[in-house]
Amino acid sequence: MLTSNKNVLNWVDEMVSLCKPDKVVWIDGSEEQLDDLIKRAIESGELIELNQEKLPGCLLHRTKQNDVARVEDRTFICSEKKEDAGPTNNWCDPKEMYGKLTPMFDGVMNGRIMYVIPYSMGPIGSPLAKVGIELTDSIYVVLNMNIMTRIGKAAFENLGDVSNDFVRGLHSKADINPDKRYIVHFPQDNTIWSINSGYGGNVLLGKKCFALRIASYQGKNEGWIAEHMLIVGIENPKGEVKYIAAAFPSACGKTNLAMLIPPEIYRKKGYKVWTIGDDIAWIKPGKDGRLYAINPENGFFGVAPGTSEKSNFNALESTKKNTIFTNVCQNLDDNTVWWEGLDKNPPEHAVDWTGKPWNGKTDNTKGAHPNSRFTAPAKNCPCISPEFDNPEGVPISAFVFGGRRAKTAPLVYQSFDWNHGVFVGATMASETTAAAAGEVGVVRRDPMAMLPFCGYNMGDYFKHWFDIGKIVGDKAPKIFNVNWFRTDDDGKFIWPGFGDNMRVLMWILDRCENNVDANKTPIGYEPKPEDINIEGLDIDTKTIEDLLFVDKDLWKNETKGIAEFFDMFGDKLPKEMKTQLENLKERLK
Ligand code: GTP
Ligand code: SPV
Ligand code: MN
Repeated sequence: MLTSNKNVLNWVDEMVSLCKPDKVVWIDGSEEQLDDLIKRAIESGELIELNQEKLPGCLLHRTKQNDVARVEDRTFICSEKKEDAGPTNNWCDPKEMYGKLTPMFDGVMNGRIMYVIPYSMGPIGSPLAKVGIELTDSIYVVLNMNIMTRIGKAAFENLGDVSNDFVRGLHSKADINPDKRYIVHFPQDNTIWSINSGYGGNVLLGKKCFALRIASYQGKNEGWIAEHMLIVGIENPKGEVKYIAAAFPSACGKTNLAMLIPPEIYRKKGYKVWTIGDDIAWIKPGKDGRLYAINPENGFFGVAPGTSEKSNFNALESTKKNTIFTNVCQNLDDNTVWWEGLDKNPPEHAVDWTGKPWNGKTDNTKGAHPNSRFTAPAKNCPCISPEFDNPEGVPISAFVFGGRRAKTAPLVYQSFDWNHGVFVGATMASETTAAAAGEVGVVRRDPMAMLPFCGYNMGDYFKHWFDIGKIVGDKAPKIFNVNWFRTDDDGKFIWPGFGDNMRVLMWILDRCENNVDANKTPIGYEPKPEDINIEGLDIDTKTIEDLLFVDKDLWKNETKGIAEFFDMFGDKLPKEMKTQLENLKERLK
């Protein structure tokens, strides 16, 4: 036992008597303990040890084929009142849900060990950090939580002896039965129960379950926001760093933008990019009235496919040691890993993500699952920010929203003001990706990239955003929208993307400092095409004009989709949101 906090001990006792494990092991975070767990997991086959010369400390894990992504249809927000979960979440009465899950957890850890993982979301000691405890029967979860959060005894120091303010997470793999899979949040009890999955966002309870769903609810009550945002710093040649926080839906480019390598034209002038976070931001007004953000996580759970030396060098570097790979392809020639988009040289002697022999030259199936992932320590990242552990966080100059839109959304535009920016974020839409189970490539509304992650009524969430704007006033970050994914008539991406996205970020920062003019369009301020620096690219200003084109007919149609979307919120839709829609319609006339 690592604490004498009675609230913790009583709750753990209660869960132990429910799950009836053979043994309870408290995770202190020591190297010996973790090494021992790795050894056991390798022995049992839960983890595969990779080439320790080429990939020191690296491991491979394969999940069941029915368990490869988040499951939104089996994810619940069990607030006391249905209205508090809102129309975008699955809801169930908490008593009924406890009633259903309690028998499923009863004795579920018979013959297994229960691991007690104390963890901190955010730097230990940060006023923005919060404590969680995850109980799990999975070593894979323990080892991933060790990378993704700050675990062990230190996390308890933050909680102290009497506090009851910790998130209670209970997870069991049970039988990995997809029909009995439940990812359930009880926001009013600070509790998360997850059963019958062994995959990422379903089971690393500090991540989406706590740091977004529970934390968004806490933030609403405590005056801050928890967002599905990367945080990136851009340092100019004078050594000044400005921070941008950007929300894109799952698998839409957060990790890439967070770690981008500036194009040559900026590098030679002395610009640098610093990563604070790639997925989640906790943001709160600071003493000077500006918004400050921390990354509550301590590692990256990044999408593997498409990650290459060229597309995301820093992410790839981050995975070279002490990394856990999930559902990638195993190269048997040298016992390393491979995935689609890593290079043009798929291995011939390999095992695919399902565990079957695979020949990348002749098989036309995929070697890695499209949602295969790496879990890498943040400190491995060559461009990790010196402010990464700063307990106060970093001041945010701009919020950026974006998604995958083949046509409608232009490369970049700026909202007219805060309230319009909230509208822009709230009306984001994006094509679905492999990060969640279900059809891929269907356009859906995904407000602030939070549709699957908002732990309360999204109508109230919009109101909270409007309220934050009032609190921060003229110190509020400017709000922008970007789209790296516009396609030409052949379906090819027009914008080069990746590192070259820096060119757009530079315009954004120039706007924040009033250094550059803009064109007013019905949807917002757009760059004058010549103000996007295309030096060194093989596209011309005409291409930028095309990328910025606002098709009024498409947008008129868009307003219809927005109106329909807003309808479902009924009385919970803030008045201001309706005003914004009316204004947009007016400007499109
Ligand atoms: P989650 O971890 O699921 O929240 O995803 P994420 O938003 O961090 O997405 P990530 O950066 O891992 O990108 C996912 C996919 O988008 C990868 O296949 C990338 O190669 C691709 N991608 C990222 N940035 C760009 C870009 O600028 N242009 C294009 N065309 N593709 C991109
Ligand atoms: C996402 O889907 O947005 C992720 C991966 O970041 S998971 O942790 O599985 O949610
Ligand atoms: Mn994510």
